[in-house]
Amino acid sequence: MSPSLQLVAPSCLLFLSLPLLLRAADYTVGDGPWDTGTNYAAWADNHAFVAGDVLVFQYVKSQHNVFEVTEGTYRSCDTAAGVLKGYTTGFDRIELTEARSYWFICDYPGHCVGGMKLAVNVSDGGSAGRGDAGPPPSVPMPPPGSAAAASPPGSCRSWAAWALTLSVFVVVNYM
Ligand SMILES: [Cu+2]
Repeated sequence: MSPSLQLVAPSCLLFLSLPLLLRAADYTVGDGPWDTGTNYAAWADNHAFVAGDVLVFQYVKSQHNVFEVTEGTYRSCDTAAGVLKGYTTGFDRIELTEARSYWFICDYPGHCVGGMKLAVNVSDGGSAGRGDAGPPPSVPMPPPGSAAAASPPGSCRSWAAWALTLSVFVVVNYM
């Protein structure tokens, strides 16, 4: 295989897998343990969640937990009311089934007030692509509702054709 084809083939594979990447994904919250030392607001800002994504909370279960709460309780950290669900296993996989906002806190004393809280906005995924998994710059995203599978193979064929042309050019001129 020529060097240029070796470069193009992974690009094609990546591009062909983009429709899969655009579907549900698992996210380890904070990219590490669920704890008091992580800026979860910044982490959430750097991700675009779609319905079907899964948040994975990993923590020492004797030290933390995960409560899904209302927005008011997220802000007040007062769990006397507004608790929707509690998770305590130390490895909680929570699917974001709906396009809406979700709020999570740790209910151990002082942890929520100390910043151990997460708010995520979940979109339906049908009309907007992810912000953090952009396609190659030369290839536009398919418009909403179009047959997303229709264009990638053609694009990759043209990539391959381009690579083949370049290879022939190199062989003819330099070998
Ligand atoms: Cu905690």
